[in-house]
Formats: sequence, C-alpha cells, structure tokens
Amino acid sequence: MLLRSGTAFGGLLLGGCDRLSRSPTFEGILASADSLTYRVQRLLVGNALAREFTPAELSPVFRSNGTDDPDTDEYNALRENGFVDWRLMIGGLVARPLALSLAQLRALPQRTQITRHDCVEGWSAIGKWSGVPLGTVLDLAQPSPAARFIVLYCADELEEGDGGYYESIDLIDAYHPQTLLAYALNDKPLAVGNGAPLRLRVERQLGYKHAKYLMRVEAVADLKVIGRGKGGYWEDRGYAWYAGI
Ligand SMILES: Nc1nc2c(c(=O)[nH]1)N[C@H]1C(S)=C(S)[C@@H](COP(=O)(O)O)O[C@H]1N2
Ligand SMILES: [Mo]
Repeated sequence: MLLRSGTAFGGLLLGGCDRLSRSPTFEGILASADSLTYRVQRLLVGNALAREFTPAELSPVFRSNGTDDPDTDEYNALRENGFVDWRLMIGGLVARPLALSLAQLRALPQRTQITRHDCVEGWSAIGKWSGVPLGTVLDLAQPSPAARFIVLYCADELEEGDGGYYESIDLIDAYHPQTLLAYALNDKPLAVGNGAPLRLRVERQLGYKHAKYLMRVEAVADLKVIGRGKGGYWEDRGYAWYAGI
C-alpha cells in the first residue's frame, strides 16, 4: 500500500513542495533512497502528532544506547560543576545568536510528553520527556529566510577523531510541537546515560535522530558542507537521513 501510494502521490507532493525543495541538499535527499519514506510519511502523516502514552505505560527502565558518557575533559568539567557553566550555543543563519544556560532554558515555556522511542537496533522504551520546544528557542534566535535545516552538535565522539556525533532535521520537524530540547526524563534531570544536560526529542523519527549531549545548534542552508555531508553521524555511515516512523 505504501509503495503504491508513494508511486501514485509522490509526484503530486513534489509538485506542491515548499521552499525546502529549492535547497540543493534537499533535492539530493529527494533523489536518494530516503525519498519514498520522506514523501510517503509526509503525505500520510502530515504534521500530525506522534502517539502519546499514559503514565501507566512508562517503561520501568529507559536504557542508554550509543554513547553513555562522553567522558571528554570538557564534558567532565561541565558535569562536575552540575552543568552551571554549560551553554547551548545557537548560531549559523540566525539574526540573534544566543548562548543559553540550563536555567534560562528551564525558564522558557515547557512541554511534557510521554512517547515511545524506537531504536533501529530493535528495542523501544516509553519515557516522559520535559523540555522547551525547539521552535520556541528558534523564535528567539530568528532563523534567516535562507535557513533550511537545523544541525545539532553533541559533546561526544563514538570513536576518537570521528568529529563528534551530530544530527540534522528540516524546519518542519524543528517547529513540530513535540520536537523538544529535553532536560528531564521521567521527572528527573536528564541522566548522563540519556544525554545530560540536554538532548533532542524528535518524536516522529527513529532513535539515532535524537541527539544527546547537545552543545550547539546551527541553522544552515545546506548539509553538504557539514561532517561527511549526509546530515548526521550515522547518516555519514550509511543510515537514512529521514528516519520517519
Ligand atoms: N550524542 C549522541 N546522541 C545519540 C547517540 C549517541 O551515541 N551520541 N545515540 C543515538 C541512538 S542510536 C539512540 S537509540 C538514542 C539512545 O538514547 P538513550 O541513550 O537515551 O536510550 O540516542 C541517540 N542519540
Ligand atoms: Mo538507536
């Protein structure tokens, strides 16, 4: 069914595409193997909310996956100090670059949601996330009309010298109401294993898009010049950029 509707309506959707379609990277993505997933999901799901769950459905343990501790000198120093010196840097194609402390992020309007995290490795967990919608922070920074993607840079490397974990999403997901810069899991400050002090929640995509240990957020016009050019740490190593579920 998905394959048929992808073939039948893919052209329609492309025809009606928004300003995203003018970006060279975006055209590259539409021409790639991601294309069908991206177009079919957007067609069938639109900007709908991901399913939310009840407190009774919470997983007893929300495991840690990938990096469970960045363990760099810089991160260890921030961690030892309870992250009071940590700042989220927001820059790139924005009118007002920002450096926000955890206290400043906590003072912004908060959203809490209970959602299911699905990892490609074959496990899921339901957790209660609290944080500030990414869109709220972007509104403060004012992305310029040239911005097409939001890139999120993390504190950790999975292998020494790999340039660090990073991820990117388009502006539709960036402004989606459930897309959070999350600082709490199950009513407790984010543990180091789950991305302290701040991680992304982008609920309509798979686990690897949910960047942990956030240090910097950048609005960009093109993903080709970042990392190895595919829009994320795992994308650079062969995963799909659009990991819609
Ligand atoms: N910075 C960073 N973010 C990351 C990863 C990572 O290794 N480093 N792993 C990703 C993967 S594959 C998954 S499934 C989730 C795991 O989140 P958790 O540790 O809270 O379970 O984080 C994602 N974000
Ligand atoms: Mo994952």
